[in-house]
Amino acid sequence: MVVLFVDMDYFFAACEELRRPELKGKPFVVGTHPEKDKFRGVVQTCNYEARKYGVHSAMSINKALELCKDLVYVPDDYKYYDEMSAKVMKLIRGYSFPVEQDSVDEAAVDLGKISYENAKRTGEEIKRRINAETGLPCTIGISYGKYLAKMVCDASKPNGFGIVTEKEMHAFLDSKPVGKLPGVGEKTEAKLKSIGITTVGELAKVNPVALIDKFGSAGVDMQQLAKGVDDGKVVSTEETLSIGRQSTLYRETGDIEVIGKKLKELSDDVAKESARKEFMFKNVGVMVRYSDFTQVTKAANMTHYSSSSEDIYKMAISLAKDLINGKIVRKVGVRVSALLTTKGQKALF
Ligand code: TTP
Ligand code: MG
Ligand code: MG
Repeated sequence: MVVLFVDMDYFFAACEELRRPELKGKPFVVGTHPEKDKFRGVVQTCNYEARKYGVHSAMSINKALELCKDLVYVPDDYKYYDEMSAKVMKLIRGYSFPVEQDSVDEAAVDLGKISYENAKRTGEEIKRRINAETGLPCTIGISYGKYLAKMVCDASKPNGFGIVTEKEMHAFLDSKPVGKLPGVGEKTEAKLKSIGITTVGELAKVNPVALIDKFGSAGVDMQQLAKGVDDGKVVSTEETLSIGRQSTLYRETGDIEVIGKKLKELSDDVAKESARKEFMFKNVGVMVRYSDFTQVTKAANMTHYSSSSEDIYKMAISLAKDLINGKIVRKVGVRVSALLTTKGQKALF
């Protein structure tokens, strides 16, 4: 299997640069809109000029200004970024490989059993087309598994293209800090450090018993990846016989209020889409993707067929509460199935 991973470069900031070319070359951040957000002034992202000063995502705007006094502040506009994201995803899906959208600006594509040479050709074309047709820069990583392809992509940023094959993987991985492994956040990184592990190579070699003690079975998975064993499947995020919407949270969170808001939006969208397609539905499902990329779904039947957004939301929030249960979430989805057409004998397709 060959997997191609795309991640847009400095995505929100690149979108802003596209419509405001005067920003080019100046250090700037895209920040939370102060009127909209009580947690005022957080950096969502910044261009690479600002990164040179040490500015990064999730930093307070004040801190960013301390680091770079000429920093320009641009308020966010999610609606616009979602539109640009949809353009990119549509282009990628146009190749009819299975596509898993992992966040607003990234996707994994299962190229199947093809040679690295052909994968390179396809990847270069996708990169060129994203750039030409959306005006946005991106980076592509190619490898033999989803997580490794993501790592190759990260390591090739910005405006890059990287391929790491089975043979090259150890050289690629061994000296990397463990924090570069997908799913290894600051907490895990600190825990690993406490048992003397800072690099991926060290993680690959340590006695697994020590990892199981600290992390349970997740420790085994982490070590497998460190050894270059990646069985992460690309789970195609297209659905049939159901109507669904998924959306990435702009910040990972465990806050049910924030997640609930997103579920409300998604429920509204799903209700609109089923009205447009003239369906009623009886089954409501939710999908939750945790910060470590694992994904769970839960669905339940209502007592009646419905077409109401409120019904979807009520069911979705109750299902989501069970799944979230204090965990940190990256992405959520809402889906209705058990569809009943409200228009004669219309077929489902
Ligand atoms: P990333 O892909 O993590 O970052 P990026 O695209 O800005 O930069 P690069 O990939 O070149 O390193 O995130 C995608 C978008 O998600 C980002 O442009 C803004 C948003 N985001 C937040 O709002 N808060 C955050 O803490 C992060 C990391 C991203
Ligand atoms: Mg990005
Ligand atoms: Mg990203």
